Amino acid sequence: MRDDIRDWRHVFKLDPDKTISDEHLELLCNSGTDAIMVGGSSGVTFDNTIDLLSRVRRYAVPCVSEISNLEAVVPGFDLYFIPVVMNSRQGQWITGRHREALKQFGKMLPWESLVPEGYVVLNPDSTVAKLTHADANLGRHDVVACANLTEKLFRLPVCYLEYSGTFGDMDLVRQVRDNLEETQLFYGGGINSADKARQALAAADTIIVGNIIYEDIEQALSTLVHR
Ligand code: 1GP
Repeated sequence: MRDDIRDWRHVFKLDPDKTISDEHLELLCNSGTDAIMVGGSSGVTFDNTIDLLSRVRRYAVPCVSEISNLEAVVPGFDLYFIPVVMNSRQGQWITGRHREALKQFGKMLPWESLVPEGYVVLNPDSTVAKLTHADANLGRHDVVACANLTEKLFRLPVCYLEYSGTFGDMDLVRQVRDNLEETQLFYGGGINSADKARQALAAADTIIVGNIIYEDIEQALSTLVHR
């Protein structure tokens, strides 16, 4: 399964702290998206995560977890994405919480199912930027340097440019991707139409669609432009 992510172009990200109807969930899971990612910045618990996982499991689509807190580690996902926030000012978001997880879960961890992501948080007003104390007002050279940290120094398989809540600078996203050799570039933030999905797909390897799912399901489904 870890190798499959190379082929992913489109992912829907579901927030366990938000409500989604069975009907909308079915539309998303049968949409042709490459995966459903479950995760969020606040209010994510064991109970609401396992509830969403079991609902998504009615469908054939891969279902992966993006872990943001230790209480929400639930067994049974296909993969576990582990954010390492490259532009956090606090060590807990880079290695601190990760060390705690290794201490708590130790030998139980399914190493082959873990996918570390070098997160670069770029919308200073987003919940994730505030939560992780990210230095989100970065210039172009700093963003490229964060991507280089991810690929060249830490050798992580995924770099995630996270503009959560706002549509980012696609020229910069493209520049980052062109600079990467092995590491796969995820882009997320403000994709709420087919046009923006096209722009983001032209700039990144994989696009992540979040908020619009809860605002306008038809618009969310319209982001599947790559097929
Ligand atoms: C959030 O990158 C994802 O983690 C998607 O962003 O919610 O703005 O679509 P949006």
